[in-house]
Amino acid sequence: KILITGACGQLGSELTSELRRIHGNHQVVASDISEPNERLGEGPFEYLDVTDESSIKKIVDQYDIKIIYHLAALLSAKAEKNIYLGWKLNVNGLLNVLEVAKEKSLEKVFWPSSIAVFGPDAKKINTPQNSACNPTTVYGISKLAGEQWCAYYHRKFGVDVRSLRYPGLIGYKAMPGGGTTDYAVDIYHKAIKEETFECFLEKDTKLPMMYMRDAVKATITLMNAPPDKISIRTSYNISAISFSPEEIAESIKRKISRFEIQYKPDHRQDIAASWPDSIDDSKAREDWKWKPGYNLEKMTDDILKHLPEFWDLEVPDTV
Ligand code: VAH
Repeated sequence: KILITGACGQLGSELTSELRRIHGNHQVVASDISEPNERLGEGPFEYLDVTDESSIKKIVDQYDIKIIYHLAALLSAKAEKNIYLGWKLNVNGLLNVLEVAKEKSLEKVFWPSSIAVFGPDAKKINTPQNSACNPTTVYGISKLAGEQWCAYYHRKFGVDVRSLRYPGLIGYKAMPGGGTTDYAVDIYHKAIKEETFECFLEKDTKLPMMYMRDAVKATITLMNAPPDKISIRTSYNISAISFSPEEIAESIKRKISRFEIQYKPDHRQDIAASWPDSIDDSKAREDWKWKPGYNLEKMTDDILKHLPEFWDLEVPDTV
């Protein structure tokens, strides 16, 4: 069976529904520290605080878990506001999962890293896989440390843990979760509700992004790849799109002509400014044939089409 931690999050909720679609509802145990929302659909749910190793072991034994997708974490903006919890949850939580994977000889573990491991000294355009990583955020520091722990548990104990450095992930099935890139999630909700969108980043701040459907595809493709194809055991760069708030607003205006955006940069501008504009993901393309399916136009079309029905909202007449 499969266990997903952080299943109520933006990625967690979409990965849970896709893995249940593939394997069957009862093969996938969703877990989170928050209450399950009905969008998670049918299937087993457990309350789980990943900072308590014994609780993870209990669920692994109870459901005979063989694979863990460990997604529970504090995202960048939230971790800057609560630096000790950011470290404790993001790193101790991962260590607990790796320790359980080693003790119980689990088949595989997935763990998300992030482009947040890169700092202001990294090449801004097409940041390479082996770039220097000097993150300036707690979130980035925790992800960089986590990558090294994954490589250590693979090298020393043979744990088959695999990881992706996700760019900003944009989906419509969960509300923004405290990420710096989450302006690009919220913007669609405001556009559909025909509210003016206040953007907390400067209009020309380009960031590496990816539609959630591509992120789920990349995750499952990586997890299905034969182990000998995996040449990176810290975490793979992957990329799909790179856009600024101005560019995503333009892609929305082409569909909802009355959509308005205002720019009111806040503390999150400094976080975004420390990250790359775009990422070189050639290793992922070589090793396990990574290829994104959505560009900005296709993502905007798909989200504006599905978001209203998912959240039971009126569709603006211009969509
Ligand atoms: C965040 N969505 O903003 C996450 C992601 C690259 C950004 O790691 O914190």
